[in-house]
This record gives sequence, structure tokens and C-alpha cells, in this order.
Amino acid sequence: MKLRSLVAAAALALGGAAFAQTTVLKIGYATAPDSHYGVGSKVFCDEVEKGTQGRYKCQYFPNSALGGEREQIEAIQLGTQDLVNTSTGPVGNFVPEVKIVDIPFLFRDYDHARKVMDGPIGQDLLAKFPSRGIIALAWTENGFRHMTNSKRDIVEPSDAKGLKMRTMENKVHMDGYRAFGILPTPMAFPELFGALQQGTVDGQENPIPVILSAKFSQVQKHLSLTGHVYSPALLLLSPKVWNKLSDADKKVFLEAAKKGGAAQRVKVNEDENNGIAQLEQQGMKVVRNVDKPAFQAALKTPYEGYAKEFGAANIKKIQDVQ
Ligand code: EAX
Repeated sequence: MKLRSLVAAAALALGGAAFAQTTVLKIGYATAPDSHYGVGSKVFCDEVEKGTQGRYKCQYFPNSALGGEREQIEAIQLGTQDLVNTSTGPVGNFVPEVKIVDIPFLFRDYDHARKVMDGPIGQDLLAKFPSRGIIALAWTENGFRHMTNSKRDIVEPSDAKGLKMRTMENKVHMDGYRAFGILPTPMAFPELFGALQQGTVDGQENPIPVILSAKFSQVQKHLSLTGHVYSPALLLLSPKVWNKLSDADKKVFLEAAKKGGAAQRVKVNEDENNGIAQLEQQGMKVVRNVDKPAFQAALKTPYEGYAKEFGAANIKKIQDVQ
């Protein structure tokens, strides 16, 4: 082949490569790569890479490597981070309407919660994010939250009374937990293991997948299956990335996020089915006969506040979804 043709071929190849340049997306989440957040994030990223023919790839930052969930959401707004797979814990500080789904004992079970999030109510909430500088691609899932502590079994609210419990930075949760007699201490997730280890707080509450992944059995003796809150999660994207996407790529990202959320829910199911036995084997004492009606009855006053804040009809709309 003549030199001129060689040079032309090389230029074409290089030029072609430039057109298919790869953008690396930084995605963060709170727990380990093999956790529910890791599984959901990986499926999402794999689907995006496939759907964009490799033009978009992820760089993963598990274990709160990029900070707490609130910090990561702020970074999404600033455009210094591309994606976060986060619980709704701190989200209400950015999109107040989302706080309604954090109400204790609002959801009957996983089927009910997933139907609400995937239906008009949940989808309408996703539409509230762009005006606050965040793109909410899809609901993923953290799970039903249970209480752990280092002091005693918790069967009814009187057992929880006086315990210093770490909570998320979430007023809806804290108002509810105060009614249980708990002393709520809001704290970012990355500080939690150390606080439990040093006894700065007596306990915390989180879904089984988080308790497992964060190895809380090393620093907590008692697990009570209170299931007092359903903790939704979200795949959030920076508008800095979204606004550069073609319509076709936007569709790829949205479909990929739905698949990631579905995979995350499967992992939550698995952890719910196998995780409690694992935690018992790791030495935790598990209370299964929690007096949930007593906890629900204790929420009478906070529910009056929730009705004022969110509208009794809106709360009932969620409760009535079958
Ligand atoms: O999203 O802060 C929390 O307790 C969250 O459940 C945890 O970060 C996983």
C-alpha cells in the first residue's frame, strides 16, 4: 500500500476513534460492591455501556468513597459527580415533596411499596427533581428498615425509650422516632460504624441489606424486625450529563435505570430471605415478635403533623394503592 494511502487510512482510523470517544461517568453509593446498591448500579452501568456502544462507561465509588448521600446529591447538582444511587434519606432536603414516602408504617409490604413507586404517585415525584437541578432516572430500593442496638431487645416502644439512635438526616423519620421514645441523632452514614463502635450512639435503623453489607453485627447485639419505615432509593444523574445526551441516549439511560432498579429489588429480596439467618450466625439476637401495632399507635401525633404537611388525602391515596 502506498505511503499516502497508509497515512489516509491511519487518519481515518484515528478520526473514527475520536468520534466514538468514551465518557467515563462517576457513580457513588453507600455500601459494598456486592450489596443491593452495587448490584443495581452495575446493571445500570452495563446497560448504558451496551446501549451507547461503549460511548458511556462507569467508574464506581462504593462504600461512601465520595462522601455521605447528602454530599453526593449536592455534587450531582454541582456537576462534580455524575451519578448517585441513594436512599431517600436526605433527598427531602432537596425535593421536599419526596418526604411523604418516608412516613413510618406508610407501606404495608414490598408489593405495596413497589406498586406506589412504579405507579403515577412515584413517577410524579420523579418529575419534581429537574427544577431542583437533579435528574431522577428511576426508583431503585433500599428496603424496610429495622432497629439494631447494643443494649436490649426491642419488642414494643417502651423498650426503645431512652435509646440514643442514629437516624438519617430526615425530619419525617425523626418526628416519628421521637414518638417511640427514641433520642434521634442524625448522622451521615459514613460516620455510623465508628459511632456504634465507640458507643456514641446505642443503635441505628437500616434495612437488612445495609445491616449485612455494613457488617453491623460486629458492633450491634440486638436486631428487632420493626420494619417501621420503607426506604426507597433513587438513581440520580447530574443535569450536566443529561443535557449533553441525544434523545436516543436519554432513552437508553432511562431504560437502563429501570433495569438497575429491578435488579436491586431482586437483591433486596435475596437479602431479606437469607440475611436474618446470616446475622444470627454472626451473633445477633433477633426479635421477630415485634409489637408493630404498638409502634403504629405511638405515631398518632406525628401522623397529625404528616397530614398537615402532606395532606391527609395524599397519604390516604398512597395507603389505598392495592
Ligand atoms: O442508603 O444512611 C442510611 O442509613 C442509608 O440507609 C444508607 O446510607 C444506605
